[in-house]
Amino acid sequence: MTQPQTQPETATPYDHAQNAAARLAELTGVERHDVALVLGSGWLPAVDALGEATAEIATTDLPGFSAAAVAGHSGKIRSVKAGDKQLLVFLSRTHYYEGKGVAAVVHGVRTAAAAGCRAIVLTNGCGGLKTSWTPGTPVLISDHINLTGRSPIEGAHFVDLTDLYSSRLRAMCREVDPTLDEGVYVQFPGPHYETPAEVRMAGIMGGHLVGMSTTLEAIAAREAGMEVLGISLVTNLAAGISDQPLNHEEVLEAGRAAASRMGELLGRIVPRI
Ligand code: 8IG
Repeated sequence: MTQPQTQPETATPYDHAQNAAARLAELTGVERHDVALVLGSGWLPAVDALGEATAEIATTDLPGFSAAAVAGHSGKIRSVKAGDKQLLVFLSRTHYYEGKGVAAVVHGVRTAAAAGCRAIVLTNGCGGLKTSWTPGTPVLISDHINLTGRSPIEGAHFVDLTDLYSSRLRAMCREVDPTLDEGVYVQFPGPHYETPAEVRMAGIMGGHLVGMSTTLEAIAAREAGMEVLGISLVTNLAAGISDQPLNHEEVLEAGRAAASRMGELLGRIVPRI
């Protein structure tokens, strides 16, 4: 047994991530991981297509993680062998709307970076502004608008976000599936869905997708030097785009229905990252 790590008062979020990565290596028996994936609403059923899990742990087994709060997000982390790559798959995320703070939202991303990951695939379920995106349509995130008004970075560290969502990885995805569309993801704080007026605003601002995650994680990943691929699963048309009210169960159902396509997509993309 190793002794629990104690931290001095001055421990930073990066120190906590180092501790979590060290414990992750012990529990999974994998010294370094290569690519991280975060599975959002609707993506969980795709996990088995990634490859064989060599270990599965609860996020709460690692320092700095708290229990998952949302139906459809189970608090597990899998280590998956996929060809010559070792994947670190988060089956849940901490959302900004949980009120645990921005550092808690990006702790998984920083842990993945500390575990050796050079690239991260951030997936989510979201609302779409284009009526051609029927529920179950995957869309590559080309850029984002962060309406949380927050940053995961503290202090005078001016991180360049010009190519935040790697154009190289997006091009690679379109080689795998030329039908993949792209869009600008707008993160609202949530947990309520947008009003129709807010969805119109998002469109006027240049957005095409609305959701409650991903942007803070992407910023933290870029800060850590990781290459970022973002893929949204449009599970519903955004409020006011269709005349149907939004319903979390329907969101989960759209994910289940799209699961085999998302599994195939991730299974073909990830080995090429
Ligand atoms: I799934 O329409 C899902 N998540 N903000 N709006 C926001 N988040 C979402 C939506 C949506 N659908």
